[in-house]
Amino acid sequence: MGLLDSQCTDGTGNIAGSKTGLVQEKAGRFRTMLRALVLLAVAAYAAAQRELILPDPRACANRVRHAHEFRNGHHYFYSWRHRATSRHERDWLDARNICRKHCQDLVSLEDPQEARMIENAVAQDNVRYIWTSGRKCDFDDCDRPDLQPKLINGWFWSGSGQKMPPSNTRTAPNYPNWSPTGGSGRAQPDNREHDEGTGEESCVGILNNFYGDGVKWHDVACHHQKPWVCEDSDELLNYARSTSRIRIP
Ligand SMILES: [Ca+2]
Repeated sequence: MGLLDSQCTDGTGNIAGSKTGLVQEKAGRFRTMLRALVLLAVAAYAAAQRELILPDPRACANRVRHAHEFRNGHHYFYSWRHRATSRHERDWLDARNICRKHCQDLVSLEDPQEARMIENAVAQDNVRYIWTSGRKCDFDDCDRPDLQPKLINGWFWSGSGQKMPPSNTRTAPNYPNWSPTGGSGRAQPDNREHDEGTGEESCVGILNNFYGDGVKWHDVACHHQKPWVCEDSDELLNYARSTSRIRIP
């Protein structure tokens, strides 16, 4: 981007100083071409950075698995407990892709027992916050009536595709475990950043007593950086096993 920008500026300045129509016409074409190139570069950069990736079979085979956290046939990965990632924080999509490379996805908390397991780990290890795969359906194809209003009925676990219970109900004690408060004192999810004009709170983080509220779920803008928890993805494991000769446990 920086290189294209500087070429564009230099080239435009030089050619615009010429007197002939032909040169000016060429300059116009040159600028148009450069603009197209810059747009392409921006689009390619965005696509490269912001799309979900497919798993890497070798990374899947070598993924870190903690035996004592094996549950329902799934292994889990806690970024802060692994030396190489212990100090790393990532935005929601980058965290998802790190998990996906290893045939996992961000953790999905489909039942109270699994939610307690992850929340207890956050509390025991004194981690400030983490990402889950929780996501608000607020993109294309999210206009279905059963997903409205989105703040209540639009939540799902992107790691497994399972819909969450309505955010204003409790199907079990502390499940779903949305916080009763947040930065503006309102029960979660509240989409606070949207109201403040700084973005959509489309992703679900677990925050550790951030607002004196205990270990609770909060809707958060997806660009924030946090440690993360991965969970085995049956879909990605099946895909990697079926497309590679590498033995993936
Ligand atoms: Ca919020």
